[in-house]
Amino acid sequence: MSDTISLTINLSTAASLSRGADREPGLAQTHLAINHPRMHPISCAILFLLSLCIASARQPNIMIILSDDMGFSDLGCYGSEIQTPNLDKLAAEGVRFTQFYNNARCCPTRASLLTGLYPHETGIGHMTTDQGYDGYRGQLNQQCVTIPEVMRTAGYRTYMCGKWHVCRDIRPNGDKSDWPIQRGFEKFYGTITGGGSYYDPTALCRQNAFITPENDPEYKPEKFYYTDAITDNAIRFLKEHHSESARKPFFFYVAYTAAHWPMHAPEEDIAKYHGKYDAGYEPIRKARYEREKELGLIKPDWQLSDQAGVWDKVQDKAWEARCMEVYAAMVEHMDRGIGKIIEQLRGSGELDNTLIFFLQDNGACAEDMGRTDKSGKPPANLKPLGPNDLQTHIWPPMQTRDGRWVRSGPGVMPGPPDTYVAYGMNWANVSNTPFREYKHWVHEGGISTPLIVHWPKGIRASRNGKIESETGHIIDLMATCVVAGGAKYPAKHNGEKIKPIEGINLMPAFNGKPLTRKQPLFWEHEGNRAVREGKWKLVAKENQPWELYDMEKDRSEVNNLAASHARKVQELATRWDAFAQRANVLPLGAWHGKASPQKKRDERNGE
Ligand SMILES: [Ca+2]
Repeated sequence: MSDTISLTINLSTAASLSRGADREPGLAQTHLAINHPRMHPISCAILFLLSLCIASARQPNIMIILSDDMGFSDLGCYGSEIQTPNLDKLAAEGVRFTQFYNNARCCPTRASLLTGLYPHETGIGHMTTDQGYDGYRGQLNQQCVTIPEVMRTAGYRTYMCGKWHVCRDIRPNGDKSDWPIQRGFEKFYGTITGGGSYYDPTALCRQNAFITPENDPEYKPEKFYYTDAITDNAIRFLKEHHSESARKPFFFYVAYTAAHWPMHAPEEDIAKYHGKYDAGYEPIRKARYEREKELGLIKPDWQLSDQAGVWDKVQDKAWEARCMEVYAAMVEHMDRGIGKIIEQLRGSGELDNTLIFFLQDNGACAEDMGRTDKSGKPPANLKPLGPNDLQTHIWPPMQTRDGRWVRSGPGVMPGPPDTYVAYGMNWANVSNTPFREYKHWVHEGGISTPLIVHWPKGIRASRNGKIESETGHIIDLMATCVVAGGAKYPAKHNGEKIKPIEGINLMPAFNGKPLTRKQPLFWEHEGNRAVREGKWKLVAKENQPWELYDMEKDRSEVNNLAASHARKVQELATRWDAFAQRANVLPLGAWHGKASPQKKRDERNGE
């Protein structure tokens, strides 16, 4: 008989975190070797008790809550006048990151979030159209794994509600190999693509089947509103989890579409904000800027970037103010839903050991969707849709389920189902206070997101309400989930070689410890490109020269140092070139695409 008894124990992160330990992905299992014949009986007993204690600390549940098209300053706890008491409470009992980044757009952010890779490495360098190059196939490839695929190997149940938007084929009978159920989720309720009405979402599905708000036997609300549908189905999945497998941990991805256009919200929510924006952009933006400084989210010497829009010159002020009232209502409504999900977790006793992340998929959106009239002329023979008739349009021209023509353009007061309007660049500039640019661009206004992390069992109570300035990126969520859940990022999956993980474990920063990142962070979207290393950020718009900024002194990117720091520009540009070469980014401009029959079909199918 061997002298040694070997115990391999799945270490709970709570146990390891309480010692402030940092472990790399794949090292979540600790091997305890007990050399028992020569060991003192008391030592043996202590070690046995220790092992019981470690083994009984459960793997945490993990919930990633993502919102859509919101700016850095849109939550109360990030400086906003919009009421978000539930997210504010999560922040007060957790940690707020000030330098967390996404990929500037829906699809590439979701691809990175799910896989821990840069988007081009997953095949989603742009959106969900095949542009004719490997980095731009428009669907998750087989050389990446998703977080739920990995977490299942560690015993997790996996659920998703909300917007997917990382697959190419969205036809009811098309290829579904890259849909949520085929990419790791056991249960899915939500939309396969992006955009669409909140009252009648396009490509609404349960598991792999298309449904409509009227024909879904499993969800019959009094009034259908997509934000509520995501919340209600998430709560349902949580209840089912508790009754089916309460002893197992879960990974849950809740991807709200608020506050992406169109500006749709129930009238009673909008009413709360009536008059709030009548004085226009500037006072709200200045108030947010001051509040951000008070909260310690930004440094006092960071300037407020240029104001977009002059309120005095706005012709239809009532319409413009209404757009922001509806936007605020959409955000508050989502926050209320998040509150209900949190109450469900609290009620079932799971909240303390659930690692919750809240973040946004890109900066605020300046797109003018629905702000110029593209609704066209209503057809003469407009009829209500039948319960099984699918909403086939993501944007106008389109009709409501009850047979009304959907209106868009200046003066159309947004909110109800028969309207389709975005809130526009000038309010997006307010949302992104104090930063420059918007969704699509990789200046700070396009890629900066709040990140709230809440996990009472994994984050020391002394960190409650703290502001954390370590730099993080959505590629880091995979590594963090792997370590927190005691999983292993695989070298192979389904017989395919998997690309090495790009991100790092964020858990040290939860407890105030520095993060060590060996590589800079990189971005490319629509030819816009950036690299961030330490305090330096090199950034450029498509076909424009590099700009250099010192993020410690000037995160608003108003003082371009490229001319005076040519060597630093060259050094970082060389790093970016090497990244582009290795990560499937090239050829630069590939997002414009090659013409192909597939591309033409895809363009008919999605955003
Ligand atoms: Ca988005």
